[in-house]
Amino acid sequence: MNKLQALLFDVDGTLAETERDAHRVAFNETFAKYKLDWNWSVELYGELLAVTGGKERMQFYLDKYRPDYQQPSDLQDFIIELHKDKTKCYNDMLSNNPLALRPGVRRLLAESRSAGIRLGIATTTTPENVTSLLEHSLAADAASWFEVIAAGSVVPNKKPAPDIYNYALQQMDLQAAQCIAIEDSQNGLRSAQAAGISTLITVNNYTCNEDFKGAMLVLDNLGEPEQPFTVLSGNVDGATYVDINMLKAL
Ligand code: XBP
Ligand code: MG
Repeated sequence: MNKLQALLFDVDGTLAETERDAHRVAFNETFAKYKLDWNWSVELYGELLAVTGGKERMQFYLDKYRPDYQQPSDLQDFIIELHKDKTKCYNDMLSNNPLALRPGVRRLLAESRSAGIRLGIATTTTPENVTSLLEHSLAADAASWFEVIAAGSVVPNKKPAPDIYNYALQQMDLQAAQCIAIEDSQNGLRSAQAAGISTLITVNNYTCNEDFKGAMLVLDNLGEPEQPFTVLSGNVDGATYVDINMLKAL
């Protein structure tokens, strides 16, 4: 790698465990509000996560699991309407009950800022979901810590396509070799890899059995001085938590 200049963070599953107890719940509350008999269990949601993007995920659910559903002629518009509601519900949840950040996230972001390592976000989720998570779970001004918040439909193709990472690199005027991506899923890894960016994975319950071939390192989380990470693959040279020196040495 050239000299490390920037970290590009995924959001869902990487900064916080947003999927199971926040996105999934917001989808279900929206379905109930519209009196739809759609209910996404914790297990089913794990299968639906194969498809990134909430609107795309609803379409996938109907195609694969609900061939019985009498689709309205304006199904695309209906999905857009549902998704707007789901986004509102999700944002209300994040402001009323802020989610905890995953271990090491706050520390690594703070250290990056003081070490002059630039920060960006590359995610599939809707932009306001990111700013609300940052504001309520990290700090009131945390959105301004990131030079770019590349999110959602700003690019034509969502992860695993490389578009969102390429967009972030372009906005920050960086080369792939100057960055490390931090991701939690195979779709995220494929996206970052296809943009040529070395990737560190912190797995979670939904992604721990995915194939992370090609990742520079796979950990259970970023770790803390008092709470060491577990290495699932890769070499950390004795480190017990991720910090900038360790990332520079990778
Ligand atoms: C995140 C997603 C998103 C969220 C839901 O993937 O796939 O779709 O699950 O957000 P990644 P929206 O972490 O790889 O970016 O409903 O706003 O799409
Ligand atoms: Mg993710």
